[in-house]
Amino acid sequence: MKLVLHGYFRSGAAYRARLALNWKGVAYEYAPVNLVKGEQHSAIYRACNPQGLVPTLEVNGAILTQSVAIVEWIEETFPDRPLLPSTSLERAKVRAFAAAIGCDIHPLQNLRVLKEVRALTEDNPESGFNWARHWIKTGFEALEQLAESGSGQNGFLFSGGPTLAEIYLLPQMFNARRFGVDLTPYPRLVDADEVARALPEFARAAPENQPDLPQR
Ligand SMILES: N[C@@H](CCC(=O)N[C@@H](CS)C(=O)NCC(=O)O)C(=O)O
Repeated sequence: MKLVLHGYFRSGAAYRARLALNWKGVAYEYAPVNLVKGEQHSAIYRACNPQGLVPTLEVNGAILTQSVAIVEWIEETFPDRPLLPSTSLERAKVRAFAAAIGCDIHPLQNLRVLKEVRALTEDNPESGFNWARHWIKTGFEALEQLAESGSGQNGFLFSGGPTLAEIYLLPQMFNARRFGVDLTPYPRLVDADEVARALPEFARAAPENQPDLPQR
């Protein structure tokens, strides 16, 4: 099977796809799309992803978009090392945690949303960061409670190993640090992030380990 992942080193949604692929031990080619240079808007990229967003996963030439669909496809196609728990109740909890990030935090701090916020506030460079920090903090207060009530073991949130909860958490923690959010009020999230990032499969998926990380 030939897989090509179109992503960007610090895209949270692309990071989710890399984490899932690496955890399953699935080989893929990486095709960087530079979001800062606007490559997501090119006609050639939009032909495969009409929304002009990363990630896109090519599967033997077929096109998958939306990280939730990509990650679920990976889970269904490569069922070993499951990223969802065995009971439907636990699966629902994991999916709720992931959705709290994927639906309610991450979309509000997307590049195109932050550009619009800055434009509406007469290009005040701080407005985008303040907006992003506000929504991350609001979301993290609830996530910390969900994480505290999780029945995970070995430092993981809902299981004895990583699940979709960690697949969504790590990129969101990366973004929180990037936007300068004080993480002290969220010790359970900080611990879970640290435990999961130490996994070699997950470390290889980190933004700082991607070939399109800008060289300074
Ligand atoms: N719901 C989409 C969100 C994808 C998304 O927001 N991607 C961002 C990077 S994390 C992007 O491509 N932004 C480009 C832009 O805002 O112009 C998914 O989960 O795949």
